[in-house]
Amino acid sequence: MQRTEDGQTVRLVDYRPTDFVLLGVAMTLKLFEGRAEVLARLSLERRPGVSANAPLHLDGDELVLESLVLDGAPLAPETYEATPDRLMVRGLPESGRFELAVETRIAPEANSKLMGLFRSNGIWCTQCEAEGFRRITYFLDRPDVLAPYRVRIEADKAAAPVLLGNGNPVDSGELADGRHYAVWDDPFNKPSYLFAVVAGDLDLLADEFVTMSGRKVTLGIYTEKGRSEQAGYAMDALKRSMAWDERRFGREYDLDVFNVVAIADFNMGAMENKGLNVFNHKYVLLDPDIATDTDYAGVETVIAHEYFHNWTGNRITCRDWFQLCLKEGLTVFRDQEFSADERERTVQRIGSVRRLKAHQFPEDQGPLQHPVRPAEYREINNFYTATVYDKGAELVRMIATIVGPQDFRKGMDLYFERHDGEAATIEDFITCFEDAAKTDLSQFALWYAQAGTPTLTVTESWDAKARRHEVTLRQSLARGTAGTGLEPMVLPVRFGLVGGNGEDSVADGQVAGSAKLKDDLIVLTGREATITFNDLPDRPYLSILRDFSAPVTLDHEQSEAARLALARLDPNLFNRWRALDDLVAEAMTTAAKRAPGDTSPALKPVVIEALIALAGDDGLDPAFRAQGLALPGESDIARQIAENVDPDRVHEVVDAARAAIGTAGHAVLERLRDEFASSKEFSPDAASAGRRALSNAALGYISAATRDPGPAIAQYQSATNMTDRSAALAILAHRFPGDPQTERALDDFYRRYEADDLVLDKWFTLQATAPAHDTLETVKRLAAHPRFTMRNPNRVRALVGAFAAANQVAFHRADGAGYEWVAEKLVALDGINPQVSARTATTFRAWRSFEPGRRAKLEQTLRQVSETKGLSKDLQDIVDRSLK
Ligand code: 0A1
Ligand code: ZN
Repeated sequence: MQRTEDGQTVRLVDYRPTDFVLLGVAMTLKLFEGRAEVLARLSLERRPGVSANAPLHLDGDELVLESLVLDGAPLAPETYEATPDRLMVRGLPESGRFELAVETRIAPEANSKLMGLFRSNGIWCTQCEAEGFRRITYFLDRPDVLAPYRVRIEADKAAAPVLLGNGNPVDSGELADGRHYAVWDDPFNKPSYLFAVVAGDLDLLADEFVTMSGRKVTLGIYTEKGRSEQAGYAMDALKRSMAWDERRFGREYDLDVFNVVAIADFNMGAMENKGLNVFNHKYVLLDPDIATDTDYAGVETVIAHEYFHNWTGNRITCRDWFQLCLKEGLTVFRDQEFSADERERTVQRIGSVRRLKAHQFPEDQGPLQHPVRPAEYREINNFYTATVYDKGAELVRMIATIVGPQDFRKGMDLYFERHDGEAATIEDFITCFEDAAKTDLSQFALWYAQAGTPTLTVTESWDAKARRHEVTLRQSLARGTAGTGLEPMVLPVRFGLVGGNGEDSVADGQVAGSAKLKDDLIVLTGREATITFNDLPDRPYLSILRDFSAPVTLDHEQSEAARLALARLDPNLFNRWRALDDLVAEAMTTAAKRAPGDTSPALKPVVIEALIALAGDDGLDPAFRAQGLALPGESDIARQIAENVDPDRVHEVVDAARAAIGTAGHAVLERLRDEFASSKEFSPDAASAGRRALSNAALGYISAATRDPGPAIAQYQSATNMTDRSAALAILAHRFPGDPQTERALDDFYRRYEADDLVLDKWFTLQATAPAHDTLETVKRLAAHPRFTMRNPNRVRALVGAFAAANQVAFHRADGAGYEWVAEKLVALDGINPQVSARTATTFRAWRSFEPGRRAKLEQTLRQVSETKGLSKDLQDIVDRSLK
């Protein structure tokens, strides 16, 4: 067992294999109204070398044992001990295979945690990652226990005409009393977290895919009744994902069927169960009237992500949960690459970096900090984090950068070849790239163990006489709450020396210090290195950390003139964007630090001109130009201020900057708004979405500058798709809160879409995120709305989650009333769904960075929550670590 004495903390160093080997699982699930009966027949064998009297320990969670049979004979009560969360069996055969038949009874209707077997709008559905299978039957519920499964599902035929399981369907038929059954066989060894069963009255969108070796795969997307037409784009994304994985990684699908089920109640985005992915229906159902371009992109990403898990996660899984990033970081990297190939690479990269900075950086710089591969946990559910996923993906990206594309592919091939069918570790993964590229990556492995965002400090010195440019790179890492090491890491730094003509100078550099230089890549391995470039025609503009080649905080003192030049000239588009983004973010950070009442503008006219010039440059992709117009968020600015943050002040600065840009850029923005406004025909492709994004960004600035809701009202009324309609409504709700026209538009939106839960979520969120102090009163009112429920995670996230995470002004109200309200909701929610309450609670983690008044109130609220009796392990863990 991996649990330590106190039963609390699980540690990586304590890993050891199970005493018993699982050889196969045969299950029968009988579903009834109000209960389910589960019979699991486990074929087991004592592992060679294990003591003959070692008992078998199985995990459980809220289970009721009905019967226990060993090789056909009921076990005497004195040979086992059963509690709701544990089953221990003594006296098992010393050698050879035996069968343990375990019968349990569970209550899916009462399962509001949405882990194990639960019901969502009448549909029976399972979620087993990470430790949900133990809520269905007693089991060796850990990822290194792999076996083939054969599962029989029985249910009332009218209630559940569709019965789905993992693998291939092998049998089905009628039973007495209007019941029926189906048998599913999954020949691939899998861990229990990939188990799934679905039963219900579902609609089907069917299709097929022919794999590269010519095998036909039947594809199905199952939805609630009447919604399968909204699954067309998801199906298209699925087929593109399957084709891409063949092209890019040589990975073919392996079963005869691939099914996706979309349900309304789900804790996360989706789940990669073998052959039977289960999705939050937010990531499946779309049509132009209900979904925005962002929703389309989200569906494409999540469909791809879950599909790619079939190889990175399922065929090769994780030895233990500490290795979670082995499947998640790698699969995020793969889905990012897919989107880059399918859409526009730079725009996608900007999106990923924004996300990393918005979610992972604050996590890595606060009390919830942990390494990409944590060394210990109390509750694994709390480690499905931006660090494991997004920083994990950055680590894979850095390996690819360091070894180069050919050796990266070779390393991936080796990984699939060596570890197919296994539960692997990060060491296994890294070794494949060491072998493929014949290189030593042991220092690189520190990235998995050392928490925190390293700072990369860059200084330059130009010698005009010698026409020589020196670039010095230094890295440093501060000790954070995780208390991990501070050794220098391997930093791949892409760069260019940009000339006044907008071309990179080709210059050989000499390296002094611990770094390697090859072409446009510096790999810094020590704390410091200096590269000297000789014989340059002129002083170059240094374009450093291109494409954000390492997840670091960049500290590069560069003149405003140089940055403005790079924003115009850099052949690396990502860095063109970043040059401006950095200028804007730094200016806003500086302004927000100034004394309250100091209203001098944050952005200089030259910076605004550069922004507008980029947005107005018809030679560039509209999606890229829209990214250029997207200002850093208020929480990004708050993170950069780092201490004594006053969210009201931050909001003022961002608001004023928006208006200033709108005023100065009026002519260009008006042109963009008209020129790129939607045509009647809606197409969800990336180019069309980019045009809509540009037009809507322009409308936002125009509205901010003119303080006239008219244009947004007009767009709201005439919109032919949800992207334009919700963009207009967001402008109204956020810039003109309380205006009667805004109120009318919000009411209209509600009436138009009240039947659709996904659009209703948008209605809740738009109101919850209005940056005004009295939004708190609005969210209190909305929490009492008949359509609000704590039982649907999407709805909770739409109201409580959005308010706490995306409303700096109202959540952080100086009187602390926002904190109190969220805390009260957290505790109530915790009794229903601990995973969702724990995640929502992470919005308190930055408490130390606020000005003293708010800091004290945040801390006090956290302490109150922490001291509440009977909290779930999930929520207790988050609040305790936040207070660390
Ligand atoms: N493996 C899934 C994420 C996931 C994790 C836990 C869950 O339990 C509620 C559900 C899904 C993924 O990466 O998509
Ligand atoms: Zn995943």
